[in-house]
Amino acid sequence: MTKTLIKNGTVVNSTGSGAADVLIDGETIAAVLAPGSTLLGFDIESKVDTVIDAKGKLVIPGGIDAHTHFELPFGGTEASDTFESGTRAAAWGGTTSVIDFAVQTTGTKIQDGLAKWHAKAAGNCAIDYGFHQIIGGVDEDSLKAMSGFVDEGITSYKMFMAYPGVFYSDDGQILRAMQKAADIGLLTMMHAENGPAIDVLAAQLVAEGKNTPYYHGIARAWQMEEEATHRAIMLGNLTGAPLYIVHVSAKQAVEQLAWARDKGWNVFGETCPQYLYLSLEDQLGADSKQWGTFEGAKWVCSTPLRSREEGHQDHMWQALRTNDLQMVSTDHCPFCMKGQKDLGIGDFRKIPNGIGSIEHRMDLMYQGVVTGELTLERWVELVSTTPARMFGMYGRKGVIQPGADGDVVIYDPKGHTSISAATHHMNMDYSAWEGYEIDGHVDTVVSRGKVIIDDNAYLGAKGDGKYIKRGLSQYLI
Ligand code: DUC
Ligand code: ZN
Ligand code: ZN
Repeated sequence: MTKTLIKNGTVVNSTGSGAADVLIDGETIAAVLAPGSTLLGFDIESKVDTVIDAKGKLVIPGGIDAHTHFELPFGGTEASDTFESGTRAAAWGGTTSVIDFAVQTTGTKIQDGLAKWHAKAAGNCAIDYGFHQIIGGVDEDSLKAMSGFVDEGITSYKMFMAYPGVFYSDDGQILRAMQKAADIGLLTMMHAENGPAIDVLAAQLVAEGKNTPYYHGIARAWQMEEEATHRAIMLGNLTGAPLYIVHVSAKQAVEQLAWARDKGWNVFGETCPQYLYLSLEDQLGADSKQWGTFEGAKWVCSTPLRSREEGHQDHMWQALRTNDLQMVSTDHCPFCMKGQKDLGIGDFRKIPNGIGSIEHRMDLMYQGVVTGELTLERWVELVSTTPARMFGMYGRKGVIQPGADGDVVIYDPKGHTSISAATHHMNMDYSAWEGYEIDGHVDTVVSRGKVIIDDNAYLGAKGDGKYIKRGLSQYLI
């Protein structure tokens, strides 16, 4: 078994940081030691296969992206990253575990959807992976299938208050699923937007000739997100089901989360880098008289980008500091402009919804440390430790401690990262972050003891990543 010593670095866990050496034996962290220590009198360096000098670098637990959609059939096409390309891009960016969404669409069987997802991922992933289950319509069959989730290592599932006819569940269906979830301990994840009302608004806009990508964000108004978030919270409270709102972008939705959390309810939320950095005004570009060009399709995702003038982005950063939002995922759902996003030329409703950011989440969130929005420990908490706790992997993932998986990133705080479609590893013909020049750099990535990224080279192989059977949430109040 390979033994690796990472020496001279600053180990950062969510609970604190300090100078320490990390010894990885096989796939597992064996010891976290005072710098230069011996072990039972042995000189450690002479006993290991690999020594990595992390002087001046941060040694952090591998990132966990708890919201990805590889190969998702959506909007008449399929998300352009496969499990192979998407997990490799994740590794480049310092993410060592992902949780993807197995899909049941309305009218299909959950077990078939899950089997399909296992078949897509098995033997193809660069890093470890788990699944949430999308339930695209609650009926007797799906309620029965939920009973088997925990044994499958799937302890969270997602429902949609949006996308009628595709993934949508009405309030009665949501109530029934939540009753079942409360019974067996599942975490309910909710896409909280009022889909039926959005569909009416979108049709009205298109009928008025307002059909450019910009109007995607106008149809999906913040009121639609706030209202659905409140409704989900109340249904969760009524049934006793813990609730996690995905891809929160409206400050009013955060206020709903804070209101519920102040009451001591098990209500949580994630945001994504796009809602911290990008805005509806950016999407409109300089062409405001023409309602924006089709270029804006690059940033069509749901929930949508919000107005910077209204202060949503600042509010997201604040909520990450105050723990009104607990973590940051990507909602990685990439589509190329050519042949995919362009399906919506002339009608924004036909643009496949999604942005790809899996490769840049760790770096983009590190900018919060650079600007003073976040401490180093809070950065690690948001991108690794809380995702592990929220989704039942903590101890094994999300922390540098003896017994944890050897998932470690060596991060250079003095390094530099340029983001461009010309250099990224995601299967996308554009970057939502084109031209970003940012501080910090992922130097080395170790995944269960194997060095898979080092010195700007990928050293892993498809199939390195294994399925993670997750436990129940470890974050509940
Ligand atoms: N939002 C997206 O942007 N893409 C996939 C599904 C979703 O809810
Ligand atoms: Zn969603
Ligand atoms: Zn999603």
